[in-house]
Amino acid sequence: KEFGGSGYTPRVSYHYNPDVSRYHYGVRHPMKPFRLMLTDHLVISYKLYEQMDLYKPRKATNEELLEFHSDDYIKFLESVTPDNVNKFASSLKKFNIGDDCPVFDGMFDYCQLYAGASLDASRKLINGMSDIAINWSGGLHHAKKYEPSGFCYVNDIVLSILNLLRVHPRVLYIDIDLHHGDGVQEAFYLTDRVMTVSFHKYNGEFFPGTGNYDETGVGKGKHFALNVPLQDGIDDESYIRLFKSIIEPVITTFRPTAIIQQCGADSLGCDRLGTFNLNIRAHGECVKFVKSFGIPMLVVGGGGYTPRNVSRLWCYETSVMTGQQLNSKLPESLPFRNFFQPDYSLHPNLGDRIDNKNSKKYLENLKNTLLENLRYLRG
Ligand code: ZLS
Ligand code: CA
Ligand code: ZN
Repeated sequence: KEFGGSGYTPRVSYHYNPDVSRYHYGVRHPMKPFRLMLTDHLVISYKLYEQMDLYKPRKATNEELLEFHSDDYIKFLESVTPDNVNKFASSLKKFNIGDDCPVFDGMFDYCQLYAGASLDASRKLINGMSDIAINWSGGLHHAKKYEPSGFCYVNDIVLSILNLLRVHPRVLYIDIDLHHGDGVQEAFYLTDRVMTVSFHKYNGEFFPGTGNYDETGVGKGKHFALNVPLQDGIDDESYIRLFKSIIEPVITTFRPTAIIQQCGADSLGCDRLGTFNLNIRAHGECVKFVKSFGIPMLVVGGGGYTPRNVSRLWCYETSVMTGQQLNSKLPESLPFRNFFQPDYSLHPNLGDRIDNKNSKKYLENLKNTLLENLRYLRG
């Protein structure tokens, strides 16, 4: 079942329920589910469906959400609406509802839709109907057992990993969102069956505040969490080099039987909330590299706050998975094509807005410190 090497093409599945793109967090809120509709239009206009199995997943059930989340939190999410939110005054604080995670119309349906899609993707990997399963509406890595956090209400990643663990002995989680994947790390901090690796901006203050290199796991889970704290302005070349030099030994020493990669697009240059300098090709090179190991893979979205770039990235990454070459010029038939002016290109230049504050020396030291950790995994 090797697809990393020569010849063999992996079977790719795309899990998307168009209803998920219709929800609004609020007028000024940076998280825009609408970007998923733009992504889907690009995927269709480039005819990527010719090389994938398309699924319209059902919503996750309460029972499925309870595999990770607490009973009273799911009951709360299910019951609260913008109209009755006043009656929940005492619960709002307890459940961390506020500006980042507002109560909006259809919030629980939205949660069931994006979690349902990740679970559907994990099922196709488990039953062997797919080698690479994609859900761009998932990747909401901050959600906790008892509360929402950072635009995330239920943790579709934790739920899919728990599902994969029913048949897979070891699952690797790789997170290239700009933010630390704290919810996933926390859920598996005590186990050696899930290794979590997150690359992110870190200065002790930037949201969610965790993810320094010395957070490595506890108990049986010691050395099975890896954090790559980065400074503003990291560029294509240094990011790719660091990514490969860490992920290659992680895969060969941990030997995962399934991998889930979170592809948050806020690590691109020119992101509304971001401070990195990555171009679409470089971000895509990281998923291409993981694909090359030929291990069953679940690919999810995450952050990304400049919708025109988010959708270009995720369309490009879909093509990386199917192995199709795309013309840089966006198809004439593309709906909402004016969103992509003035360049109308799949590869706008996003790479030179912010000073690179990651010195060669800093990255070299960081890499050596992290590789040191991996020595404990052998044996
Ligand atoms: O990883 O930094 C924070 C927390 C605050 C500052 C913002 N205020 C509203 C709340 C308190 C300390 N929150 C971050 C969350 C970032 C989540 C990233 C998710 C992911 O990409 C995965 C999907 C944050 N950064 C920026 C904002 N919040 C933010 C910016 C603008 C607004 C509008 C709507 C709401 C209030 C005004 C908001 C939040
Ligand atoms: Ca990350
Ligand atoms: Zn993010």
